[in-house]
Amino acid sequence: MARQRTLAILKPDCVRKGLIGEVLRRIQDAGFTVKAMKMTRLTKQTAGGFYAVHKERPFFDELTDFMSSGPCVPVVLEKENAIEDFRALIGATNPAEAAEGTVRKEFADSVGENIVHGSDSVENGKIEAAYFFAESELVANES
Ligand code: DAT
Ligand code: MG
Repeated sequence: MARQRTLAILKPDCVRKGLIGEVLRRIQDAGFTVKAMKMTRLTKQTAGGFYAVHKERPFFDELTDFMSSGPCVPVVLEKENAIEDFRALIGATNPAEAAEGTVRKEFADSVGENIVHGSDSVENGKIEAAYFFAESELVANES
């Protein structure tokens, strides 16, 4: 299995709850390498751009309000099979349905405020990483 990259976001609830360190610890313990990271604050508009695929969904307004409600921490991660393995680490979208021991099961309050984002495909991971990071910021971290 080839090394892959995924784009994670430690969402505003993760930051508000003081869980940046805890979640990054779990991510690194699971074997992911941090390739790029920053703290930023999305606007309702930039949150909408990131989640454009969901713009017709009934929860879109709530989602973009939440994602722009405070700072978040986008992180580019690398590992073998990163896309699938990261989604396994974080658990199902709805924390009530997430497996025991997953990040969302342990820390998320609701389906809307679920602590962390993970890309759902290699292609989307590239698009999502480019939403937050210039190519130079990723290349600078090559190791
Ligand atoms: P995931 O984040 O697991 O990839 P998704 O792509 O289906 O899930 O949805 C993106 C985000 O939208 C999700 O993390 C939280 C929000 N969301 C999804 N379904 C929702 C719902 N039924 N009610 C409220 N928010 C929802
Ligand atoms: Mg998704």
